[in-house]
Amino acid sequence: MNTAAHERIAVERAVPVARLEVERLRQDFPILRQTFHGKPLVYLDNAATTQKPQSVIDCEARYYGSLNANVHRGVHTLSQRATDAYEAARDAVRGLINAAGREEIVFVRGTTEAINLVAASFGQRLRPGDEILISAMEHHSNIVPWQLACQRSGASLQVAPINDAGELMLEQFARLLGPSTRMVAMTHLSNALGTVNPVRHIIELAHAQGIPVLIDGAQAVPHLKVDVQALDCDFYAFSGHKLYGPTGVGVLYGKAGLLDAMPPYQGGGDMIREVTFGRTTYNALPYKFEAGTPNIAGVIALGAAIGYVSALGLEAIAAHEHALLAYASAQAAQIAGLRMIGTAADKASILSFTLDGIHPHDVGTILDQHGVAVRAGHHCAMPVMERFGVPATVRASFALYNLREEVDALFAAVRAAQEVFA
Ligand code: C6P
Repeated sequence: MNTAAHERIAVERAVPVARLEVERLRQDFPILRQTFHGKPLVYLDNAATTQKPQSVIDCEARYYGSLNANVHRGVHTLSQRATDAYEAARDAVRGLINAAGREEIVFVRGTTEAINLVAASFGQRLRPGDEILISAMEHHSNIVPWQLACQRSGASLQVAPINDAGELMLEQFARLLGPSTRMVAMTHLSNALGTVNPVRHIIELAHAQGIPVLIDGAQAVPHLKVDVQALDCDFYAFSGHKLYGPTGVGVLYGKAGLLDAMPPYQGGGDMIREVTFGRTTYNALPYKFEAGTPNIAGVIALGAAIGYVSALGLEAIAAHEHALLAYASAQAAQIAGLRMIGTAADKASILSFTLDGIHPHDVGTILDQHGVAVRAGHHCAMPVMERFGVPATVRASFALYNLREEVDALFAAVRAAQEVFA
């Protein structure tokens, strides 16, 4: 590293991270004012979906109240305004993840669709004997689309193992990379374990052999500062609804050269340049991959969500959540019979655990009686459950609006659940 880079990093480290004024920020989230079973809502199911600030709710309502028109299609003023707002959201996404160009940002329904797009389109070049390399901690969304691509092509799925802490076993991963590997597809942050993968290193290893890498960023984008150019990933997928935005909208980032060389995923309006019955030519990027009327309101409201988190700063959000996770982990360690699933050295925002003798679904139900909303289940990561020999876990996941008092409420409810089953 050169001296300038060292100095830049030293300066960045010296800049204090602003503290979130969480009590004040909670006022931005109307849903948090509710009570359930006579108790204030303690919402700790943020990995499933986050709650929305008033600015995002208002943005979507404002769109339908004053801006609603189809995009890229009309010469009338309303359509042009809708198009401008839609394209401004693309610029906001580009800025959020520091993509080199706006044509590299494709709007989709969510992470699931983004990965399916790549598996279906890039997957057309797969041949028998080719390999796709994933990890043992993937969400079903980063397994099943590749299985489908393998079934269609005769390629095979290779799986890099994880250790007892829930960390990727890097040596085994490196050994699985080879001349037959056509794609590495890996989560940035595991939704079932909280593990943060060393994706920069993983990408370097893959690129050394000329292999492209797709990163599933569904859980990472709300909790970490992501820079796709610094990572040098080839594809990056995430969902709006985990980033305080609406459901039904997400993003596929892809390097322009790769996207350009890939065939369309779906056919329809807006993705074409010219259509005859004999032949169709396709629109430029990113529109080639945005067939049909998109979720216009959702995209624009995602832009508002990005504005919200950017104003707070992802570093500040990450620092707050990191402190909450440390506080929660320390409390969990005090509870007899609690087994933590996922103890990686690098973790973020997710605490997954089981309680001896109590099924996670029963724990979830009792927690709900105390107003505490968590997810209990396999978290759409059944191979992770199998790896740890559990049918399911209880998962508490944190967001920018969570408080230490809510962690206390979680563990008070956990103790109450243990008493019920004592
Ligand atoms: N995980 C959870 O409770 P969609 O559903 O397309 O927005 O995101 C899919 C997805 C892909 N990868 C990871 C790592 C994820 O965590 C998710 C969604 C939610 O953990 C719902 S299953």
